[in-house]
Amino acid sequence: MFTLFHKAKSRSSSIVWLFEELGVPYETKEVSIRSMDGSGAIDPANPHPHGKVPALEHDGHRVFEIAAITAYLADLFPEKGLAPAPSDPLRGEYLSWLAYRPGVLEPAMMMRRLSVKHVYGAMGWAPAYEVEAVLNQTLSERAYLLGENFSAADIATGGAIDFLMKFKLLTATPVLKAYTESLAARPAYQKAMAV
Ligand SMILES: N[C@@H](CCC(=O)N[C@@H](CS)C(=O)NCC(=O)O)C(=O)O
Repeated sequence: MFTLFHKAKSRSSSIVWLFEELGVPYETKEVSIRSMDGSGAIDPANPHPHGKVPALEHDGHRVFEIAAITAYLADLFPEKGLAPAPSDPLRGEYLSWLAYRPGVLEPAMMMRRLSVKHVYGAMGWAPAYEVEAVLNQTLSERAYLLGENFSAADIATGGAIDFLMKFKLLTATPVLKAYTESLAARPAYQKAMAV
């Protein structure tokens, strides 16, 4: 059984969306988290080492971090076609876009919001304007991050593009708007946003 530790309208919504795309049974446990305004507290029931969401429990084992949970679940159900198999030539690009969300996209956008100067060579990610250029270039050439087929990378990194644009951390260009609109039109996305 899968138990997702969740908070409505947070990063854990990406994993609800993934479960809905996979169409497999899961349960959600709503937990409290610390908020930006200082309210809220870590829920002792949450197995995440920092009390964050999402966290997943599967048969007594925990998985945390969106990229890891996404890779884990998509690989468990290869028949659903959301992750290229290890032997597939697209596997490398798929894993790269999964890692891009926490490793490049989110830090770059948060640093810009916090007015932290980017120092080439010192940061493990590119500056926000460069990340925006890469995303716009990539998604002007293809419908999804991997090409013409939707994959779990569009849930992890595409989902982040969607929420970063909503919070005005990422510039809403026509290319990124068209991409996130195509994600939002998916029934699984709509179901997830209501949970
Ligand atoms: N790097 C984590 C980020 C998770 C995260 O920061 N989630 C937020 C909710 S959107 C949270 O739990 N915040 C509470 C806190 O920072 O303590 C991931 O990708 O899973």
